[in-house]
Amino acid sequence: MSAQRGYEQLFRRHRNNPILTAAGWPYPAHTVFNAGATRLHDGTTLLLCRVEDRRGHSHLCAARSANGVDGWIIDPEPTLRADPEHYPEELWGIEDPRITFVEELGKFVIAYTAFSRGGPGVALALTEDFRRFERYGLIMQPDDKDAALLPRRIDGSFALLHRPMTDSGAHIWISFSPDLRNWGGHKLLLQARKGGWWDANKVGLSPPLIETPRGWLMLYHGVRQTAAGCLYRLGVALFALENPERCLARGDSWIFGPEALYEREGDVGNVTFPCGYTLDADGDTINLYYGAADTSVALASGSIGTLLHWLDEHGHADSN
Ligand code: BMA
Repeated sequence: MSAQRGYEQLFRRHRNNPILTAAGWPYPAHTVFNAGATRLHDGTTLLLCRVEDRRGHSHLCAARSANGVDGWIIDPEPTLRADPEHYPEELWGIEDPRITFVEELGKFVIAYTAFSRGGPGVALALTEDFRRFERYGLIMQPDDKDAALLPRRIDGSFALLHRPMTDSGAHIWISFSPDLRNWGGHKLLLQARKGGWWDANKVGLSPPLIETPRGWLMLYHGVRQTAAGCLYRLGVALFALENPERCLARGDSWIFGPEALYEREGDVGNVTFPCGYTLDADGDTINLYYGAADTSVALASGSIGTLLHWLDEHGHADSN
């Protein structure tokens, strides 16, 4: 489907979309979506996909590709399974991983949603190779999700973005920790708007923040409730590098949303839900991996420079 009339197209869909589906899975799977993404040290793109089975429970499975588009080598069995025996908060599965490589630790930190009777909460697992994992368990109690770690400490502390549900709505918060286990210093970062906005009532971080010389670039999802169900679209904002609590700019309009058939139709139609990206060697091209309609994994590419330019033109400081 072509770009909508008159609007700048900030992300371009890959012609192979959707790039990963349950049909190509090496073991029985109902749907494959909402994948975390990273580049391994040898340049391989790794997607940690959310795979849902016919119980309705999810686990995570790694798919590796040299070019990030095709030739995927998928683990022959689940890579990271829920472990309710040791982590009862994973009883109904684990979902929506976001991956951050932390130089200081020499490890990838995966923030994911652990789902159980208590609701969804945020859990962490660390790995060097996506084969062996060190689980930290639940670090944010329910109801909380959409979390990702920053790649380095801010003022001596690790920083995590996440989305707790509060009486005032679903907003994005930032919390700090000396050791990834004890968290505090919670601050409201980006608020859902109210009323007739596309991102009214509910926002959440999409992929991990993207570090640019001008600040942390945030792609977040906004949820619009309609008579026909929810619409999950993407917005953009920028935060100060050494003080990520400070919003430098936020766009009023959404920049990417369901248009193609595979985004419009599926288990949950009208959902575009990125959990990861990789950057090309040019330092500008963003390869955004997103779940389409809670059914498949799709890819769209954009440019950091173009997004910053768009924010210069359309963004304004957001004081919450
Ligand atoms: C959100 C998350 C995502 C899902 C989306 C649309 O709340 O649970 O996993 O893709 O809803 O169903």
